[in-house]
Amino acid sequence: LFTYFPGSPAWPRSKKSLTYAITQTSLTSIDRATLSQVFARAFARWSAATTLNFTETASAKDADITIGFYAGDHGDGEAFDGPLGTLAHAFSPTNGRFHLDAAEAWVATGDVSRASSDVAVDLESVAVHEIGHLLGLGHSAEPSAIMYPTITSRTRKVDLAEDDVAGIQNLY
Ligand code: TQI
Ligand code: CA
Ligand code: ZN
Ligand code: ZN
Repeated sequence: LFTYFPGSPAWPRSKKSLTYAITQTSLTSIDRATLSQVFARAFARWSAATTLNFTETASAKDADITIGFYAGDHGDGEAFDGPLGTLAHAFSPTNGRFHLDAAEAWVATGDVSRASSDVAVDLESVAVHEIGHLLGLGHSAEPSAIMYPTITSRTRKVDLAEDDVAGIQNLY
């Protein structure tokens, strides 16, 4: 079953349009256009299940959600740890920060099962999970759920399960 963060923080119910900016990409070799597409697809999974919609904006200061790639200690007390281990983290509403470990062998093309590296991680799968956190979902005990706290390398999991949909629809 789905869970929420303590106190069930959420974005204001009156705010149906959230903006996001991809702000820090100097540490990834994935090009900007590809990143835009991958994050747009990940946000679309959640907008399809809710009345929320998400738009990319170029300006970090106008964005509700900021997305960036960082390595090691990057100033928020949650240092990244090199390949695997922690892949990414996102804060609860309405913080909006979503950080990805620049040291991961990110695959943005969707064919992660055929990646040459055995530590390859599917970017869209992690993005869908972290967006769940950004919107207020905690971890789920349901293994099919996007919010279930296990992901293995070379695995793609991007479709919301009934449990994720129930969790987000109950919150918004
Ligand atoms: N990052 C953890 C995660 O997103 C960070 C974290 C731990 C966390 N506990 C939390 C974030 C509680 C919010 C609330 O779960 S991770 C997975 C999963 C990670 C883990 O890099 O370990 C995914 C990133 F769920 F599969 F384990 C993406 Cl999909
Ligand atoms: Ca890591
Ligand atoms: Zn961080
Ligand atoms: Zn998580």
